[in-house]
Amino acid sequence: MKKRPGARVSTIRHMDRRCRVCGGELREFVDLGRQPTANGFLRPDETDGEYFFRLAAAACADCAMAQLVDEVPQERRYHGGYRYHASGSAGHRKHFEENALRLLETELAGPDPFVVEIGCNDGVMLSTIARAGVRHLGVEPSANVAELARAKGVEVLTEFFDERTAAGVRARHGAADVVFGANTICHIAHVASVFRGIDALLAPGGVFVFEEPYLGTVVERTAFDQIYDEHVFYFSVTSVRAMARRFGFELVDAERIPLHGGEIRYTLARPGARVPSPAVEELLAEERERGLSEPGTLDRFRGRVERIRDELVALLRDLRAQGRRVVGYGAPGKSTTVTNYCGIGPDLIPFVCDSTPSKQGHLVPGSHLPVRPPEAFADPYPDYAVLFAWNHADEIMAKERAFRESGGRWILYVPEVRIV
Ligand code: DWN
Ligand code: SAH
Ligand code: ZN
Repeated sequence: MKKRPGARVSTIRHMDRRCRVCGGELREFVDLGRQPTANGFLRPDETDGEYFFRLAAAACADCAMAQLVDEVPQERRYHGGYRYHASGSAGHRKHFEENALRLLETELAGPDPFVVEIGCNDGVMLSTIARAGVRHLGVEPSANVAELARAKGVEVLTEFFDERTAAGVRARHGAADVVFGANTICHIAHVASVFRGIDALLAPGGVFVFEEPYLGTVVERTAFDQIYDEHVFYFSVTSVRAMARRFGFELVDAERIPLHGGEIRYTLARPGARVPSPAVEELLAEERERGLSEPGTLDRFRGRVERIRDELVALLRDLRAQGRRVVGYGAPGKSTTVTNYCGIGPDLIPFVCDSTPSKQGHLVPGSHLPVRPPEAFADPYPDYAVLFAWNHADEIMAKERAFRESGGRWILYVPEVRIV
């Protein structure tokens, strides 16, 4: 039998690495094995010398921040060939347009407002701001997606955000009323530099708003495939409040949002500048009651992850033995984690379909499942499809209604392995 990279059962270990936020002791709670960079899609002739690292997550014993133990250098993750295009989903386009409109009506309603977005990607949010004629700047190191944003009329600086970049932006454009980030702040390992940059850039009454995957959702739904190289941190209200305080800010709002299966939008302000919303205390109490930061909770999470792996692999082997055709749907970053952790190769899933042109014709990193365009799905329909892009289930199942009508079935593995 082929050795599965994630088959080793990990135990809580006290690591040499310290917490990136407070320097506290890290306690490892899950090891997903040897993994490549999640968006490092390869051409079929590029598989030699593929990059791998150990994908393991830990929580800080002092400030509760969950984070990766080892990290992939940012230049290896974000560059001119970054594959994720945020505008690829209708649901995401709608969400970020609403976000922009809300900011325009509230924080950006004063005279000559200015907003900076860290990680604007293809301009999914800032294009609405640009259309409204409001001063803005995206800071986006991945040159290819930055170019897509510029084509939508968005101003973009092709740089990694840090204190140096922030000082330059402040000098050229003045103070920002809003610094925004979505699915980006948890990607940046140099957190102290980010906060020094925010401090330099933000107007005295300004806000730093960011929305990111929620540790509470990852644990509650056993969404272990949210763990990959890009997600350096797994925020909770408890850990974000501690981080804000440490770097001289106050957490004044926390709001649950449905994106990516369940995220939180955090609002930070300078201490005393805003009255905190009761939602902050409510969510903190909920996290305490659930024991979200406790080792036992994270240990039980690891047990469920191992069960999902075993059940998913057993199901796929069983279907193969019965001669059923199974393909994958969606090649999100998450599919890299799950296929590499479970040891799922083209022998179990011969290909996956994905609508992103730059992923098509390439291989899922590490597991090397070929990526084909969505048209390959119906040619002919398989018996089963593993929905790797499970966070887009409504959009995809509606689009692919004919698959189920033809007798096809979806396989889901979050929060548990099931056929629908
Ligand atoms: O944090 C991150 C978030 C914002 O996006 C990044 N680090 C990387 C990325 O995460 P992801 O790759 O897990 O994102 P998604 O949105 O779950 O990716 C969905 C994938 O499914 C895309 O490759 C597009 C594809 N798709 C499709 O083929 N047909 C999506 C939809 C909606 C569809 O109808
Ligand atoms: N905001 C979009 C895109 C998220 S993908 C959304 O929510 O869908 C994460 C983005 O962050 C990528 O485009 C990546 O290039 C960018 N990024 C990563 N590190 C960054 C940094 N240090 N500064 C600014 N952007 C960064
Ligand atoms: Zn810490």
